[in-house]
Amino acid sequence: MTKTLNVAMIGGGFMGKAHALAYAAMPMFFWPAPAIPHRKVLIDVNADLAAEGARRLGFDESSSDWKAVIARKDIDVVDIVTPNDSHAELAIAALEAGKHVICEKPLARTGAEARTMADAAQKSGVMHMVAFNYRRTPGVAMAKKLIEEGRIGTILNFRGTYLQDWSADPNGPLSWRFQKKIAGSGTVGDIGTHVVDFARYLVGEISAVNAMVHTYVKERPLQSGGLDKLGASDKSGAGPKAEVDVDDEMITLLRFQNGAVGSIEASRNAYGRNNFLTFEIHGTKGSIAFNYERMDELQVMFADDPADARGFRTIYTGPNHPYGQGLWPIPALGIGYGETKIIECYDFFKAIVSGQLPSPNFEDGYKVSAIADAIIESGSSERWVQVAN
Ligand code: NAI
Ligand code: SOE
Repeated sequence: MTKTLNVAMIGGGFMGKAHALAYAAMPMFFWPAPAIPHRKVLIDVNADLAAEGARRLGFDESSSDWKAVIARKDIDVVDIVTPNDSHAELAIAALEAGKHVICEKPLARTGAEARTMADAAQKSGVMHMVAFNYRRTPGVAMAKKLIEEGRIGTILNFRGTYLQDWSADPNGPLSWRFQKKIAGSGTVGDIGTHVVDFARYLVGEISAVNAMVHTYVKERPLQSGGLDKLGASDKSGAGPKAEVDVDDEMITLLRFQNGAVGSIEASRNAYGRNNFLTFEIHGTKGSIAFNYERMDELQVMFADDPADARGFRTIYTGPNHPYGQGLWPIPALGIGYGETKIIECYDFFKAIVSGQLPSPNFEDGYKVSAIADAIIESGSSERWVQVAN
């Protein structure tokens, strides 16, 4: 009989909705499910939001006291979907209480903070995961499979981007994402780390970076009450403003331990680009390209394609591709952001039941944060910086 595991989720905002959807839907997609997630307690510092969120997102109970909930024996899994400044305190407490922990990205504001979490995770003996869900898009997992099968040969070059424009208007409000004490950094930590995760997953460890890191929009109107609006509310520019002390533009060169080279570009000022999360990888026997804005598609080109058929062609992911057995029965019916979270939930619960540590785990989260630190340091020193081990 499939067992049920009780989840306490901390944070009832944007990611709270995405993770709650995944708990409800995972067994509908992947059956037999490794275990059935039960939405037990929704915790938020804002007690009203927690109560409303529990009803809306299908949790039995709500609370504003995370310490009391983490101490409960009937909680198996703690899910951290709060802004970055609380990840370390919450995760370490949950790990010390023996709970399996999934934590949103970036794991922490800095490499040093992430290190404390990875150390606690190592000591705990429980399962831990950092929620870089984009690598669970079937097209991205298919790219990994092609690379592992040697289909594009030795990788020479990785080119990744993450460009957005929800934040391009300087009158968009001062979300917590623009404040260093909460977010840690801007484009580097918030969106650049997704591309760093792709680079490590698909190519290998990054040994050094050489970056430009810049802030164009230096102040924004203060946000008025309620949920973080991610720049989507009043853009009149009225009212008091406060400083933006994180970057909104980053470009870095990469050197990989295996000899490959690469680059990452991340911007919050890229009008016309919404969730333009892409990579192109060139190998000695072919190339692969992916664009999240067309997430059902993977572009491939193999050097031994017939001479009169050279060029990229499109694979539409479906039942014959990674995770396809749990998704929709016909290619190109269309998946979305929700499915990446459902797949992430499936892999995390599979890890809990099997006892096999999933990837990306807290050690991966630490490595990504160390690379983010190196990018920021290189941006300010204008030199190549070696990534800390
Ligand atoms: P949000 O601002 O929409 O929601 C955060 C919620 O956490 C709020 O309801 C707030 O009241 C609550 N909260 C804050 N501090 C708390 C504490 N100490 N204890 C309990 N509740 C607390 O934030 P959002 O967008 O959901 O982001 C949360 C995390 O998810 C961040 O780390 C962010 O980087 C990550 N994220 C990841 C995405 C992905 O694609 N994997 C997408 C969006 C966010
Ligand atoms: C805002 O840039 C944001 O919500 C990021 O925080 C997420 O990580 C990204 O996946 C979507 O955009």
